[in-house]
Amino acid sequence: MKIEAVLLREITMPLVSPFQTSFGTTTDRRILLVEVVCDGISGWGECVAGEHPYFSDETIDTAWLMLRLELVPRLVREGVEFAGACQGLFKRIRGHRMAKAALENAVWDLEAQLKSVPLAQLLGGTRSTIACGVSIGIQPTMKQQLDTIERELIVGYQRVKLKCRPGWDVEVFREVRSRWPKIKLSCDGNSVYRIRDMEHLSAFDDFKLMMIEQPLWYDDFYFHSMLQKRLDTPICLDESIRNRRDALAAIDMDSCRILNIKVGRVGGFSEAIAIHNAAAERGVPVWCGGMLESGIGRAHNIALSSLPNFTLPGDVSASRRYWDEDIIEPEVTVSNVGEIVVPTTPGRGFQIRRDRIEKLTVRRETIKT
Ligand code: OSB
Ligand code: MG
Repeated sequence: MKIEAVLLREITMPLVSPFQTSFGTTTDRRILLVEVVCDGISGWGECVAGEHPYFSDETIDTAWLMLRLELVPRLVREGVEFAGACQGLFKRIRGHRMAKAALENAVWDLEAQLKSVPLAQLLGGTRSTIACGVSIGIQPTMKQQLDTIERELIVGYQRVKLKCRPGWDVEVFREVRSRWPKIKLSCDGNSVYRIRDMEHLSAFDDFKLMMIEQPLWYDDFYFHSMLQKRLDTPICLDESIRNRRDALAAIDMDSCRILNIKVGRVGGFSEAIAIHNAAAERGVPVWCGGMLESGIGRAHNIALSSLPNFTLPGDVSASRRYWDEDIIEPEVTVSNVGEIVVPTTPGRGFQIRRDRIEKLTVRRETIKT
């Protein structure tokens, strides 16, 4: 594949409602889109880095710089035979996984179109539908929290994940469980707890959660392993898992019993597939996480979720939960049994709405060969 040009764009999209986690509230998303052009065909990628380095150390601005100064020049200079070769090309550059993923995934998106195969199939996907859960942000009041959950259950989502923090955890789980004793329920601390909270966290066992996601430090395995010894509830790691080696270490140390795979967090589809395979070989289930993506990232998450070991409902949900109007056509929809159909048409299976992207663009840059 001879990449002729790479276009970087920043678009701004307001969320339908603010999303609050233990690390902050997001009202508008600033999203970096990457377009790679070859033989008149465009592959698209989305960078999931946030505006601030609160979830990971990358931001949209560091990703933009890394793409412009290091990653894109390397790709247009060297070229790649296939998308899976991007990882080798980017190896010298340490970190910056979300920037790498945006570019690598655009090349996968391009390759699927050039070969006229569905992206899901190119990645090794086998499922025709994927199971969907929702991630629900911290709400201003208990009533709003319960109303939001009720609304999503009526829509049909298979699992509810609640963002939590000290003062907004067991009290919420108690209310939710008394109203819905049987639903698949989980929580996500986004690294807000400390090892001194061990007693408090072991009380979470009373609520039969499917898992507790990333309770402790964003870069930790050791203390999660100590904590897992004291919990019946499985720990699921998100922030801590950067690559396949991290996944192996975490599984081996019993730091977690479930993995959240986010393609941006791990540096692209190649590494995501490697983690998926390593977990499958060790009998550890995985699910696909979300980063409040636009339709492009969402389409990519759907393709990834079609791999066989994505056995638990993911955080990949309908476009309308996030956006009044998405940048793809059709928008992502979820059935009344909480499933998304994996496209079987060539490429990502959702058309790009260029007119809409154009209107939302606040910054652009083109890098040519
Ligand atoms: O920890 O999974 C997370 C959103 C932004 C940053 C981190 C996380 C999340 C979510 C939302 O939970 C998942 C989604 O619906 O996109
Ligand atoms: Mg998480």
